[in-house]
Amino acid sequence: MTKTSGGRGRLKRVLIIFSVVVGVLVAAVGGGFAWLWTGADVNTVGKEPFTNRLAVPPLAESTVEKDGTRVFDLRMQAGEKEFKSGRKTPTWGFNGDYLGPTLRAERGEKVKVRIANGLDEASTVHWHGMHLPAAMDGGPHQMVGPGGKWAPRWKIDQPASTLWYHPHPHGQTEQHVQRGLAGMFLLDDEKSAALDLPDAYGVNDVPVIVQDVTFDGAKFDHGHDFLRNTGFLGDRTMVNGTLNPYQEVGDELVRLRLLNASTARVYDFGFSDDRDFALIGTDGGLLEKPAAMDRVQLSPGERAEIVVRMKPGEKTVLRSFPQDNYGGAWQTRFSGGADSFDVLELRAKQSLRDSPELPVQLGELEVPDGSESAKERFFGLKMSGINERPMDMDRIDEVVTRGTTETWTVRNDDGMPHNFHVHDVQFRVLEVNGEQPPPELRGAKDTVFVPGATTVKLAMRFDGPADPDTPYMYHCHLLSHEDGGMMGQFVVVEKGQKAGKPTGSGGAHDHH
Ligand SMILES: [Cu+2]
Repeated sequence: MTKTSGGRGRLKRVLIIFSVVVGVLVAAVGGGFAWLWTGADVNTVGKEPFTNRLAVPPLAESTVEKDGTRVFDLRMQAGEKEFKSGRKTPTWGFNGDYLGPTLRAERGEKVKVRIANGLDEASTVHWHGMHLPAAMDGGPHQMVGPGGKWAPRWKIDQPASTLWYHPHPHGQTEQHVQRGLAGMFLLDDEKSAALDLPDAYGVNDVPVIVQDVTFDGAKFDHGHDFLRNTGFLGDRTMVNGTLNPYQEVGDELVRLRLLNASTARVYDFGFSDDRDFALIGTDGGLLEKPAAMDRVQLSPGERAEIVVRMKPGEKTVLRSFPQDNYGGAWQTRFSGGADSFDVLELRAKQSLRDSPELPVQLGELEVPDGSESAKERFFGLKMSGINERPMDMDRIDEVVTRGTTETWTVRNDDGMPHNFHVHDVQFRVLEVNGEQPPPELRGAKDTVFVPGATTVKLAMRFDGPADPDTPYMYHCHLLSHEDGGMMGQFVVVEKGQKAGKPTGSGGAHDHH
């Protein structure tokens, strides 16, 4: 009896201890979850003292060869920059300590860029949004070794637009871009030059390269936080490498060329007072007509040109607002969708120069409408790979016939945000989930946001030269996803021609 009652007592004690342990665990998990959840959003609204004048990347110098080729020089180099005064951050840059100069060329011009790699690692320089031969594209097959050189050349054959350049070494793109390798490449053409648009570079036509960043003392902290499978999400933003930036405005109308050069973060740009602005251009150039908007969403790699009207003496802040289209509360929270940032303050002078009204008609879209599509392809986006296949440098995934139009359907069932970028072409977004796309997706695009549970349908035309041995890339532009294998390769061939074998795979090849 004593034994039994003693056994019961012990059982009771065990049960009590067990339930206490379970209770503590539940509380810990719940508390931990609540802590993670509430700690997951970042908000810098109202917390940015706009104390630093916005740096404007210099226009790259160039020379013109006898045959008319415009020649630029870009050198990748290591350095350090004082983002915060007195604190030297180790950085990489083109021709300088961080980011690179703005290259500028006209439609019809031949260009050559002499790349020198002054780093102790191999890298590449990719011309994002540029229509050019595959061997000049600067993808992972055009590696430039440490101390190496590469001089791609091509003819500009596309409308005026805001493009950019950045490294594309397979598996290391996130790191190389985060350290500071990125710059703008602006294209001009006769039609756009004839339009009454603000076009004084750095004055009323301002490059706005937005990156999110986290500092650990003087150094960058590029760590991915727990549960952030989107990639790196910084705790503040900078523009053109300037923290807490302001831009003085001396004209009634100011044009901002917005580039999301962040590695994983999606922004929904608008202004602190919710004022309207005119969207005039997307990735691949000017829209047909300006569109009045109060928000424009940009995922990594995307661009938008907007024109904002200012009144004398007033201030407004370019802000990124919370977003609700990430495909679920969890993903919204942990992929940065709940975050807000004060990005750039615009300060109007007491007296402003008059600006002409915006033209009613802007550009002509040169992207196909899908009616002549010769082929349809499907791309399923998953973290583990596109169409269930992780990137393989030696495998050609798709073979495209030169001179044809295709329709590409891209679907994200992955439960986390992705986007989709195609090299060499600009495309038209025909549909988003079966419906007409919003205004910011109605122009020429080379990158499109594809959040969870979303299908986009794209039409593109492949006009470039055939090269069965040198692939172009298509990939998620959330850079850690791309590095992790969310990338595939296509070649453009003549009708009836077969794909060859990729050359220059990996390694540090020099192309002189
Ligand atoms: Cu992705």
